[in-house]
Amino acid sequence: MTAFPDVQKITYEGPDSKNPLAFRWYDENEIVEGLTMREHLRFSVCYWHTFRANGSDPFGAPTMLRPWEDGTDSVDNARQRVRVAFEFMEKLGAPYYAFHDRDVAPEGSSLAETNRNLDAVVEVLKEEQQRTGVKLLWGTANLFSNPRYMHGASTSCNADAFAYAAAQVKKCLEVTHALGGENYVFWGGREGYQNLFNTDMKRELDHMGRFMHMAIGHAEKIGFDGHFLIEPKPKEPTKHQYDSDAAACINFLRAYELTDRFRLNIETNHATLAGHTMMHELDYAGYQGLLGSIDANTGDLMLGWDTDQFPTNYYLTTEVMLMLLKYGGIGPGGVNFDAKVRRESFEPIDLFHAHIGGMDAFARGLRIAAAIRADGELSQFVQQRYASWDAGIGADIESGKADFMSLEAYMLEKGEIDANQSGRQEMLEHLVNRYF
Ligand code: XUL
Ligand code: CO
Repeated sequence: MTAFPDVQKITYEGPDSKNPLAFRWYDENEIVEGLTMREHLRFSVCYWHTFRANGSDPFGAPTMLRPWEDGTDSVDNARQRVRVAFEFMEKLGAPYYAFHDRDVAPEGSSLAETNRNLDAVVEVLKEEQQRTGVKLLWGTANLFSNPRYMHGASTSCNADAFAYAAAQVKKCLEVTHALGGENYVFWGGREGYQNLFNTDMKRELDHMGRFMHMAIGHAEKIGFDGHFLIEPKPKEPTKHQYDSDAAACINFLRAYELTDRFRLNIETNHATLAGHTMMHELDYAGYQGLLGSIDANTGDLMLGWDTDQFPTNYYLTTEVMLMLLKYGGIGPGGVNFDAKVRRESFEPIDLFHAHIGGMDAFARGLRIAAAIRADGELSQFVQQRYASWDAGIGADIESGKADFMSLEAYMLEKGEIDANQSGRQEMLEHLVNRYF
């Protein structure tokens, strides 16, 4: 049985190709800065949007009636769906995928039954991983859909919700490990607040810190040594998510002494909602050595919610790739397409168009970023801009030799600072355009 009979393996045909089911820029074996594009980009297909989204929205019923779905939420249907997912990923040539526990298998009427359902589907995931060579980038637990998590999971006012979430993450971590998952993600779900009048913020965050330490403890017990990743997002579903942006997440990790095992999974549309650029979030996490992985998508700047669209803008992907190359690559994380086709793009073939466009946009961004770096004009400008720190008083400050006393003496003697130089923003923006 094939779910995509009209689609062959997607191949690289080069920039002049007019075939929509081919790559123009993503040549997986081409070497860029010493690695293949496949190794640089580590593309991942997300299970939830690509195989579970059905196009429904608050105003209307599903539009995506997939021919491989039997209309039930049964384990059999879930196992069949896994075969379809792997046919898709194999034809696309994506080396990784990512899932939530509840995307791949249905919740049962008890925790024990839910765990059995998950095991039954994981059996097929394992088989299909072996058959195709597609690997698991990360797993995560859905701690937000079920009404039991209405007040949050690890930050719930209800201690039982914390306990249930712990049991769920324990199982999901074990399954992720059994499937060779390279990372494990925590996106905050409902960890946040709607109103501070009913919220004990300190208590909630202390609980979240304790939860993360329990996760580390269990990882050690079962031998999972991949990274844990926290995914910043400022709002939606709560009014304020505790993991609101990279800075808030890093402060949380530092406050609860979690930086040894944790990194960040930065998502483009979440950065936008936080009032930052993706480049800012990547630079901020990267310079602190805490950049772990990315969720690749884009928002709509006219809308204030999480639209999770596929990224196609070369300027965006170039900025992202400049940051990933600057910080030594994204592995063992990857570029996970946390993106969904629009409600109106309801045919299965649209899943291919969306991913091919996203992969090609990143491949083009990688090529442009590498060219910018090879020419070195931009980095030379930045280096020159900070030259006053390379010797003299700047070097004394950086090395810790100077203090307020010595700096006062220095300025009293010198009288005025050396003349400032132009930041040349417009020249540099124009320079970057040369590479497109
Ligand atoms: C929600 C979101 C999630 C996480 C995984 O906005 O991005 O899909 O990536 O829970
Ligand atoms: Co995400």
